[in-house]
Amino acid sequence: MSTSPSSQAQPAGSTRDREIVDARVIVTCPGRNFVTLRIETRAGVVGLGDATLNGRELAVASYLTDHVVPNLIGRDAGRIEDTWQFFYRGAYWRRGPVTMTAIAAVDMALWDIVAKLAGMPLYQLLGGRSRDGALVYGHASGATIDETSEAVGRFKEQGYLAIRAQSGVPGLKKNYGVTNEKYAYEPAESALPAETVWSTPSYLSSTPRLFERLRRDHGEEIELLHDVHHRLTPIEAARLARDLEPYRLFWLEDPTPAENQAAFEVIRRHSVTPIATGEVFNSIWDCKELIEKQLIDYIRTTLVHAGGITHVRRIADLAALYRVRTGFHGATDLSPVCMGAALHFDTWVPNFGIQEFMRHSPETLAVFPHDYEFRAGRLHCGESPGHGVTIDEELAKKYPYSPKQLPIARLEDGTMWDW
Ligand code: CS2
Ligand code: MG
Repeated sequence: MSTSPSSQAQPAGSTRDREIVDARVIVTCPGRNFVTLRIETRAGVVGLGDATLNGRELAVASYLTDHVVPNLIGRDAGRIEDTWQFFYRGAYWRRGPVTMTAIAAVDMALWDIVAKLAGMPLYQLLGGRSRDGALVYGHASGATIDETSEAVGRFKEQGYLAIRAQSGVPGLKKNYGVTNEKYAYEPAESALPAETVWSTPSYLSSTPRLFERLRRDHGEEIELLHDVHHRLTPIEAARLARDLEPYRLFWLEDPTPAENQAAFEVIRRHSVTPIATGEVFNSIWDCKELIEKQLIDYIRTTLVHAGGITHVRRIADLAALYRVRTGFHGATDLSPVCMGAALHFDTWVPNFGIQEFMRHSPETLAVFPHDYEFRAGRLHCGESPGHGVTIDEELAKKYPYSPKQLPIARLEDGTMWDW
């Protein structure tokens, strides 16, 4: 007997079960600020989404509380795509990091809810496993080349197969990516931006020496990565990419600011060093030309800043057409909620490349219980329904928001530059 569509099994839970009855924003600061959106359905199913935008956390918290939450109550949590379109097209003022981070939080929470209603880990809802475990890279740094090489050695001992290396630049007091903190580098240290001084010539001459030393000390097998962090002009980036070719980097990241996507053609013209960019992007439009012209090899745009799973899945699918792979941003200013959801995405996505893994502090991890784990150079998501991350709201209350902003950089003559 044929069964009409209406009599076929309903999506997980009834429409009434899926009705959103509560949504609230949780701001907590266990060592650094995080913003989390908690959505609950009539059936008592709770979903979490990361809404953290480093240095602009309260802007997103307000966007959610004042403009998103009132529109969520009464909606069907199962209508993920329609909700995404509602908050994207309905905002009128579309795109931008604050808007897309707020939409991302809603989207992550709804995928979490629907996977829980379906009783399956999120990767299964996306299409199932494409791999066992996501290759990750850790962050090694040092004030000098000697210290950085020692740090790389420590990460190798911990079982990392891929390691990002950042070193102090001769003549500079402080520059991006170098920390002597026990845990991951946390640059948002002060309520107002700390000022740092930048020197490109010194950086351009010392960085190839860093990687020559790392290859000499640690051999050819370990994957080495480096983050330029937007600080070079296109031709300077092309020179560095060419000078690093003998050291076979896994990727050179953010070589030049990417507002002008065509600028990456200059780099491509001079070097075969693989290029990664995209952590500051918030929509497919920021990277469409870079991908279609194959000016990059890895796209770093991640769930929390680009509209969540629903939108980043579109970016990943476009990238797959051009053999561009994912390489999600995974700094400590993206919460464990984002890491959990990202690992499920990494487990499914066919054109996976690598996942950044800056370890959160123990106090952060205590606020965000999770089921992912690091084994033999890879992160493994759990099998529990949803994305596998929760929040201890009582503990979160013990860490009130603390105003922090990211540093800025100026050239030695005072010119404002890219940090
Ligand atoms: C960096 C980030 O991890 C990276 O690749 O670019 O740590 C970035 O500096 C921070 O996420 C900024 O908040
Ligand atoms: Mg980066």
